[in-house]
Amino acid sequence: MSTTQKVALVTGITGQDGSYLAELLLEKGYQVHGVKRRASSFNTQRIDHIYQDQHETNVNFTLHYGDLTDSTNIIRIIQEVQPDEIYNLGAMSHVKVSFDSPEYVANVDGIGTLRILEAVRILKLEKKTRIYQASTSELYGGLAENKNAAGFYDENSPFYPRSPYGVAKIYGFWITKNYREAYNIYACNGILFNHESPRRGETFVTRKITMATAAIALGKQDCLYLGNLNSQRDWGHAKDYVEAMWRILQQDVAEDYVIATGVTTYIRDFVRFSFAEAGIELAFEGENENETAKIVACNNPEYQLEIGKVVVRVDPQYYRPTEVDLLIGDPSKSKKLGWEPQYDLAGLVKEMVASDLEILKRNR
Ligand code: NAP
Ligand code: G4F
Repeated sequence: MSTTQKVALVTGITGQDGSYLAELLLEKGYQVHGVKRRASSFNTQRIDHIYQDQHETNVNFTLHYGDLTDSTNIIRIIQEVQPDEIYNLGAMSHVKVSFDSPEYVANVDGIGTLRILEAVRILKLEKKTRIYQASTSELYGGLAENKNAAGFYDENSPFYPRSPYGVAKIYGFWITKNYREAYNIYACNGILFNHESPRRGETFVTRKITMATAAIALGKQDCLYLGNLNSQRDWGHAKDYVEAMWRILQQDVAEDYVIATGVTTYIRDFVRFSFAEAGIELAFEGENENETAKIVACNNPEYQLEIGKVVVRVDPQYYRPTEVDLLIGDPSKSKKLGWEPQYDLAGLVKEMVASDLEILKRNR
C-alpha cells in the first residue's frame, strides 16, 4: 500500500449502490473495506466479481462481517480500518417492508447512522474521517405544497416522511447534520432520488417490471401484478449516483446535496417503456384496482405474443398504508460538484431490459 492511498469503508457493500461504489473507488485507487452481514446463504452476488479478483491481483478489497445494529462491532471495524472516508449505505431500504418491521428499520436506518458517527467520535477520528450518509427523497414524502416555486424538491424543501423507512431516515439525516455542526466532523447527506440498474433488488418496482417484461416476452410468465400505477418517480442510474456520492466527500466544505435528474415519470409509463424495449406495445384501460394493460402489437422476431392478451393487472396487496405520490428533485446544487449523469431514463430502461432478457435466455 502506498502512503497516499486512501482507505474507504462502505456499509451496505453487498447492495446495489455498494457494489457500484466499490468498483468506482477501486478504479480510483482506494483501498476498499466493506461490511457484510452474515447470512445463511450467499449474499455477495453483486460483488463476487471483485472479491474473486482479490485472489488474483486485487489486494485492495477486504470484507468484514458486521451489522449496523451492533455498536461494538462497528467501533472495532472502524478502529481496524482507520478509514479516510465512510460511506454509510447499509439499510433496510424497502419502503413497503418498513411498515412490517418498523422497529428494526428505526434501529438499522436511524440509530445505525448514530453508531457510525459515535464510533468516529469515540475513536477520535473526527479530523481524519469523512462520512457520507445515504439520505433519501423519501424524506419529502411527496407533499405537493412543499415543492419549491419551480415545482421541485430541493435542499431547502420541508420534510414530511410517509413511512417508517422515511421516519428512520430523517433521524439519520438530522443526526449527521448535528454531528457536523456539534463536532466539526466532515459528514454529509446525499439526498438521493430513486436510482436503479440491472443490479436493483428484484422487489423494487423498476426491476420487478423489467424482469416481468423479459419473462412474459419469453413465455415464462403470464401476467405482472403491480400496486399503485399512478405514483411518479424521478429515476436515475445507480452508476451515476455513486459518482455523486464520491464527489460529495471531495469538497472543501461539508454540505448536503440533492441528487436527481429533474424528470419524473409515472409507474404506468415505466411499464410501457419497458415492454416497448422488448418490442411489445401495451394499451392500458380501466382505473385503480380494475386497471389492466393488454398487448396491442408485438414486433420482436424472437417471440410472438397473442394480441389482446392482458399482461398487467393491479393487485391492491402492493398498495402502501401511506403513499408518496410524486417525487421530482432539483439537481441545481449538484452542478457545483461537477456532476453530470451519463444515463437518461431511456438508457436506463434499455440496459435493465437487455440484462433481464439475457439472464433469462442464459437460464433457458
Ligand atoms: P440495497 O440494495 O437494499 O442495499 C442495502 C444494503 O444494506 C445491503 O448491502 C444490505 O445487506 C445492507 N444492510 C441491510 N441491513 C443491514 C444491517 N442491519 N447492517 C448492515 N448492513 C445492512 O439498497 P441500495 O439501493 O443499494 O441503497 C443504498 C442506500 O441508499 C440505502 O441506505 C438506501 O436506503 C439509500 N437510498 C437508496 C435509494 C435508491 O433509489 N436506491 C435512494 C435514496 C437512498 P444484505 O445484502 O445482506 O441485505
Ligand atoms: O420501487 P419502489 O419500491 O421504490 P420507493 O418506494 O420509491 O423507494 C425507493 O426509492 C427511495 C428514494 O426515493 C429510497 F430511499 C428507497 O430505499 C427505495 O430505494 O416503489 C416506487 C413506487 C411506489 O410509489 C410504489 O407504491 O412504485 C409503486 N409500486 C407500484 N407497484 C410498486 C409496485 N412498488 C413496488 N416495490 N412493487 C410493486 O409491485
